[in-house]
Amino acid sequence: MCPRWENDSREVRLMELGRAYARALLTGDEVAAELAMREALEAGLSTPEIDDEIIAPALWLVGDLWQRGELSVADEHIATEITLRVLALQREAQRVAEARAGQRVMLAAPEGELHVVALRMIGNLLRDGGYDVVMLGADVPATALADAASRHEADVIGMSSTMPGGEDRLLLAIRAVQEARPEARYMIGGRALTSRVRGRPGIEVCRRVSEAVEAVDALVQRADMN
Ligand code: B12
Repeated sequence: MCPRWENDSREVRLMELGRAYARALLTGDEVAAELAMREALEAGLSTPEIDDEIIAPALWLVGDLWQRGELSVADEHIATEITLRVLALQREAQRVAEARAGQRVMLAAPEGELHVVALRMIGNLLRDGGYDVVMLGADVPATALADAASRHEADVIGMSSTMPGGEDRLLLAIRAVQEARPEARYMIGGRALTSRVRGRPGIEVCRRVSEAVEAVDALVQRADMN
């Protein structure tokens, strides 16, 4: 995309979010204010941009209206309280993103497995969520995965298995990684998996790609508690 268009659309986004946030403050709508903040974070806006170009102008507007007698003291207090809660939300979102950035997730399909669309989706979701992702892709032999997990210091290994017989190869891959990198945890999924793999410690079994970020969060938090 042309860089100027990128800048223009960023400006437009900032303006829209600024308006949405101001509207939320003026109507005392905390949920709408939080939504605007979440959208700003998801749009990748930086903290200074959010503070200077969304939150501050909305509060200036509140102040002007209050001075002109168009808003009551109570309205001004509500707007400030909402903003203080939104700032706490912003801080928490940053804390989560920073914690995730320090964790490396390695994604691979075991030897013989060529179906990797789900893994690609997971890679995107985890990156968007702030994780450091290393994608090995399809058909990765167990020894190569173990070696890569150790060299790249993977915290979590994500694997997908679709073809019949794939479950055994996936379990062999886990065993190989366990020897090379005992601290690694596992997130696995795919239609080849049966109930045999459920309930094993350090392994999250998922049915959908949308479960991936939560599954990795859980594995990482459990590892931190050990
Ligand atoms: C695209 C495709 C291919 C492509 C794959 C390209 C690629 N780069 O991925 C190619 C052409 C290579 C291919 C090859 C083959 N394929 Co194919 N393929 C498909 C197809 C059409 C789509 C698969 C897909 O991407 N689905 C979309 C993803 C998102 O869904 P999913 O993988 O099911 O994942 C979901 C969950 O399982 C879960 N999930 C999966 N993994 C993980 C992992 C984690 C960590 C998490 C959190 C979640 C998760 O999340 C998703 C839902 O949210 C399916 C049809 C189907 N019904 O699935 C056949 C299918 C899987 N293939 C099939 C077959 C038979 C083959 C071949 C043997 C064909 C041949 N004769 O060569 C080869 C085998 C290759 C091999 N050794 O792996 C059969 C398998 C039947 C079976 N179980 O025995 C299917 C079902 C088609 C059919 N109806 O016959 N295939």
